[in-house]
Amino acid sequence: LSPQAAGEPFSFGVVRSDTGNVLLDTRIGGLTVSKQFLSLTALLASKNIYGLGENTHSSFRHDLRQRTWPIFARDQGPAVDSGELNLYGAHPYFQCVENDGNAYGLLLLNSNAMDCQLLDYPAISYRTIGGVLDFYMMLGPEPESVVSQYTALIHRPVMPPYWALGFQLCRYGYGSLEELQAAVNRTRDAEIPHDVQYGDIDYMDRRLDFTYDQVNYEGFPEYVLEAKENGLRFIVILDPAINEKAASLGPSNTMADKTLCLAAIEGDYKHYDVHNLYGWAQAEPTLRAARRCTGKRSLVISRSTFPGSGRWAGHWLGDNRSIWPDMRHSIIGMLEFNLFGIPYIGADICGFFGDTTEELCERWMELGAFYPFSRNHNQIDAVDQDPGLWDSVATSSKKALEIRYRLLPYLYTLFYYAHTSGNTVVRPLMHEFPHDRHTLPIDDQFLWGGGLLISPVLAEGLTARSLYLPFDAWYDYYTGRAAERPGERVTSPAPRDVILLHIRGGHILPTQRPALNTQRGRSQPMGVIVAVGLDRRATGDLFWDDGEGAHTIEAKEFGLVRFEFVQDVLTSTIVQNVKGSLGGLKLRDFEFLGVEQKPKHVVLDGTDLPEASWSYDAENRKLVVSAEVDLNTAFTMELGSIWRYKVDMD
Ligand SMILES: *[C@@H]1O[C@H](CO)[C@@H](O)[C@H](O)[C@H]1NC(C)=O
Ligand SMILES: CC(=O)N[C@H]1CO[C@H](CO)[C@@H](O)[C@@H]1O
Repeated sequence: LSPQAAGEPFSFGVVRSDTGNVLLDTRIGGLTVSKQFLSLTALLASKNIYGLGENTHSSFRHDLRQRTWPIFARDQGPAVDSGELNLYGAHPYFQCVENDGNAYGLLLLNSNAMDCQLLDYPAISYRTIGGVLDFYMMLGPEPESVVSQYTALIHRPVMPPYWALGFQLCRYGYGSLEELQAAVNRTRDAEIPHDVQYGDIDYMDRRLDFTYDQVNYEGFPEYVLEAKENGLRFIVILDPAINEKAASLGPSNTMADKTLCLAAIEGDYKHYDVHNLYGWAQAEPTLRAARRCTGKRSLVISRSTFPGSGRWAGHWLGDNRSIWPDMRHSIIGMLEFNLFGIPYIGADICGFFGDTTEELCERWMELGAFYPFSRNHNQIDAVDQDPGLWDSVATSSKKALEIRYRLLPYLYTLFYYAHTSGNTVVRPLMHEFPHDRHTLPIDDQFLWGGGLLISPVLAEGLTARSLYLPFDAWYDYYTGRAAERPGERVTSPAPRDVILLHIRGGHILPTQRPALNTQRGRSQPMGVIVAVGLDRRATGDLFWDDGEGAHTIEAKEFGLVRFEFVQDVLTSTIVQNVKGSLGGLKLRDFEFLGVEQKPKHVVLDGTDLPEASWSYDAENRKLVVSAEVDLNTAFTMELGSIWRYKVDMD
């Protein structure tokens, strides 16, 4: 690699053989390899660059105007207006979407502190202060395959327990068990779904791990057990921090800030080389310990992450502020962490630092209902912000979270595919429509998988927003009505209590009637939303297991059902039903979107259903059927002639 040894500038490149696109070209110069300074600059295939972290980016697609992004894990809150700061984790990884819609990813596997400079050529320039230049390239060519290949390399993401997909409530500084209970009660009294309550570090005795404050939190263990009976779970936050005194005990005093001195020796390593791996190294033993003491799948969320952390942990985006831009930027962070193989991701709903406002909290609860990790969290000196505090926020939160809970079987199935195939859960539009250039910069809308588009209102005072619907069939979630001008940007009304949602044609989403928590919800009747595609077809899957076993997927103790709709027939296929995983559940709610005309009959497994069990909404072309089918038996539902003209479907 040494340029001096070769006697001429050394360079290399990568060319995609079928298209001839140059993906990487280091002839631009700047290769340096020495013990504490390595640099490399490479031209890239296009200006569509996503990823690198952890930083707060003001756009998902990078702004290439000579931006330098530092990568060095640090307890630093995200704030886009403070410039290019290094935050909690280290992800020297990006994805580039070529001008023809193909995509590739590039990882520099190096744990030292570094800078990545993006240049308008387009090019990237790396400067790291140690390690080696160890690159891995993922060639896609679909953007979604790049993530799948990347997670095959760094490990597939962990499967979260079912309850971890429920709504979670936290604040630092309840101050007493009574105040914590008051927040839980407000949430319950407003009938807002709620699965997890937290104790933050003020539950502890003098902030010591594994203790609790026996004065202010007297009766805490008993309360946790009692709440559990009603299906509410608890997470206690641990802070395995290094106190300032220990941090200053290095061989010299190198400006150590909430960390060890970089010259400190840890076993065989210098802190200098392994600093960025601290959070990553804590995640596996923490999950192992949690599994050992609960005997269940359990959940770890870590603020500091590195490539591969997703194998054990989820992440939250850190200590943001209760302001509109921070809500807006949380979507970018969430999309980035899906590229990084950490799909269990969310930001602190209603904002961490500072006082929220009623409107901000209402809109943020609506958006947060669609974070994979949906948690309202608050700082010690800020006003209360649990959703039951204001009538408006309570009503909108209940509405949005009930939609989330209705769609949890779909979300859980997406996590199954993330865990087994490395797919994203929250997905940028450009992953589904890489050939539609309008989708490349979009970061104020996002998808759940390929089938649900979420378009939140992100600014104060607005009751409508502009959104882009790529060319395809899209149905309004609330009415079932097909969007009239797909392929165009449209403005839709979005009153304070509404988050805009569209279901994409071609998809079948499994559903379940919502309840106040997932423990109660998991036995509720299930259903499907069949969103008919432009080709009159739709497909979708349901993954189901006990929701909390540590190894159900590896042990194949789960059920998998495939739904398919072709022309006018819906069928289900039981792909797998081991140990009766699907037993006891009933499918009752069938919703068909994009049904051209009222069917003459609806036939379930050869039997005509009475007309009272179904209804057709001609204005919105929506058909709703109530019937009862055991989830663990295959069925056929035929809708007699819903099309005005026939097409040959072969
Ligand atoms: C919360 O509700 C429970 C049960 O209804 C009640 O016993 C308790 O006193 C309430 N606590 C507070 C602080 O409101
Ligand atoms: C503006 C800003 O810094 N927003 C941040 C707050 O929300 C998450 C962190 O919780 C970040 O991703 C955002 O960028």
